[in-house]
Amino acid sequence: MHKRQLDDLALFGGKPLFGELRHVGRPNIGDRDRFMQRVEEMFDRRWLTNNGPNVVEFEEKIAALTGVPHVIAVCNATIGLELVFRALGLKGEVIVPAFTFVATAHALNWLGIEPVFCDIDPSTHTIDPAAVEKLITPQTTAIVGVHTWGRVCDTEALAEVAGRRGLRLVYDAAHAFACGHDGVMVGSFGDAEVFSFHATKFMNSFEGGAITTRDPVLADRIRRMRNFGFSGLDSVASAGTNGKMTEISAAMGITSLESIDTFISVNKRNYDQYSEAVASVDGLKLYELPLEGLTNYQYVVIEVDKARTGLSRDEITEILFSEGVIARRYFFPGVHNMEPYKSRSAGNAPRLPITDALVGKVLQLPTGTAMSEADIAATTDLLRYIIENHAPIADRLRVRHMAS
Ligand code: T4K
Repeated sequence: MHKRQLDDLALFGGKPLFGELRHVGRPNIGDRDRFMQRVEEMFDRRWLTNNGPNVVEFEEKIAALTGVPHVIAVCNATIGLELVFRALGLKGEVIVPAFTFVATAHALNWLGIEPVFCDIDPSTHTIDPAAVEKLITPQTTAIVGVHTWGRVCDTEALAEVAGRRGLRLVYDAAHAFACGHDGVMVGSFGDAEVFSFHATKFMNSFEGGAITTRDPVLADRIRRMRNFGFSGLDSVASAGTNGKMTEISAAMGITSLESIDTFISVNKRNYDQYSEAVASVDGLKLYELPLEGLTNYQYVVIEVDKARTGLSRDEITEILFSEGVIARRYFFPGVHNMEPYKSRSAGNAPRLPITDALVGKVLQLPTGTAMSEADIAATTDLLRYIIENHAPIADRLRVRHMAS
């Protein structure tokens, strides 16, 4: 349904574009019959969790796909990050981007480690190695990079800084399963990497994650810590937690893996369609993924240049919401502006000009197998209509906001 006049917009009384909401992060679901069969087999075995056969198979399949020898499946990526940080013995300060999901910093904070927020590169949205260097103090024990939107961090520069300054290097690879750079798959960079298989990720296990490392000693320690520190039936060798993945999650993970090529090709088709449509809308810029890299295309990210669109990112978001397009503002307002970090740094806020500018203009649009080509065409037509008619829309929004 095309919008032809302002009154067609749902915000001003028209019928919403979508009756059923279109979300960022609508789960991709693989072969349901195969999943149900795995669940039946699981019940027959009466083995529901604690390193069962599905978890072992899932780990083996991730190892084969990433080329990393040690894979430890976990209940979610947040616990995965905590396990890695604890197993590496991190303490003091750890440098981390503020442009990330809050879990990256919370995993440090939960262990009593101070996240020190670093700025990013404006074109890649990943941590800026030059900015990292300036934040290193005698208390720094590690750097945590985030492969934001599946874009591999500048791993060479980060490895160089970490090596020279004697720091550990960990990657939050929550967005970057099946991504790679220069022929190397994500999973093998740094001391360890952590994937997320949360329902909203392009490849899911309901909740879940996986830690990958090339270090056998670290892998053993993490495996033990995932299971309360148990090293045998009644022997506990270290502190630990419960980070285990359940069998039903692993069944979903394996089933998702079997459809991974379809998920990626649908995401790529969506990305290309958005890319072509957005290119002709003044003031919108699609975040470009590297052509030479291997990626999963799971996020469609645009930047809004208000000087050209005439409407702010938040005004555009408000209109999209009313039309049933639940676009997201990840990672607004930046982790440094969330609690407990904001209050802690009161009066001494970190200087993060690139992050601060980006959180005000970035927007993620719905993609994945739940979005049809017609849905994307309708969404981009709507964006074009909004921006072409920004002046009268802005007037109406002003009146509306004054009245409320
Ligand atoms: N590091 C990074 C860089 C991350 O992005 C994340 C998670 C993590 C670490 C931690 O990973 P995990 O511990 O979660 O494994 C969502 C996800 O919950 C979160 O996993 C993800 N990043 C983040 C970027 O997005 P929310 O709170 O914004 O959205 P949520 O989960 O409510 O769902 C988003 C939309 O998806 C909703 O509008 C509805 C839709 N949805 C969601 C679920 C769960 C569905 O349609 N079906 C569903 O089953 O965090």
